[in-house]
Amino acid sequence: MVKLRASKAPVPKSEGPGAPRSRVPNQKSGKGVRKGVVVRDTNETQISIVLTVEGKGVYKVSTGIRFFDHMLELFTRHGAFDLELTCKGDLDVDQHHTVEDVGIALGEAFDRALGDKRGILRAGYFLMPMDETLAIAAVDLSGRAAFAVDTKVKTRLVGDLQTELVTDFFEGFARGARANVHVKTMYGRSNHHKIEAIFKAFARALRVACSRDKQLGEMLPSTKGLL
Ligand SMILES: [Mn+2]
Repeated sequence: MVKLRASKAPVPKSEGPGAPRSRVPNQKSGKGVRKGVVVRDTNETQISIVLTVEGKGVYKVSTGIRFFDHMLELFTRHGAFDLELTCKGDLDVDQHHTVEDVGIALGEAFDRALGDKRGILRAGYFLMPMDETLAIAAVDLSGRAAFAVDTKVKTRLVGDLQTELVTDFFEGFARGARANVHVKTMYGRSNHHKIEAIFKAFARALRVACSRDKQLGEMLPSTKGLL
C-alpha cells in the first residue's frame, strides 16, 4: 500500500488526494469528449496520465516494463480510448509498485473522466478469444471497489512482466475507478495469450460500460441516487 503525497503540479484543494472523490469529478456528464487527467507522485512511483474515453485508439505508453506497455497499448486500441501514460517506478526494487500504482491511477483517470456517471451504460462484459485461449471480463462502475482475477498463468514471467502482478493491476484499477472488475481465462495454452486475452476483454467490457445510454439519456443508472 503506497501513501499519497502532494503532487508536484499545483492541485486545487478541492481536487487534492484527500478530497471526497464523488464530489470532485474532473467534469460533469454531457455530450462532450470525456477526459481524465491524473498526476500521482509517491516515493515509489511517479505517474502521469491523460485519458480520453472517446478516443481513436492512440497511445503513448511507457512504464519501463515492455510486456506491460504491450498490454496497456492493446487495452487502449481495443477500448477505442486515447492514452498518454508514463510511469517512472522503483523497478530496482521489483515491478510491484509500478504495476499496482498504474492500475490505481488509470482507474482514477476513468473515474474522473466519467464524472457523475449520468447517462452511461455503467456495466459491460465481453468474451474474447485469442487463438486457442478464451477470456471473459465483466465490469460494473458501481462506486464500489471489488475484483476477481483468474489468469490461469503458471509461469513466473511472461515476457519481462511478473505475472502475479496482473492481479495487482486489476485490484488497483478497481480501487481507483471504484468499480467491480472480474476477469478470467476460461481456457488456453499460451501464457502470453491468456494475459493478452484478459486485457482485450477488459478493454471491450469497459468500453461498453463507459458508453452513453441513448435510452436512459442523462438518467443516473442506479436507483440509489449516487454512483
Ligand atoms: Mn501479444
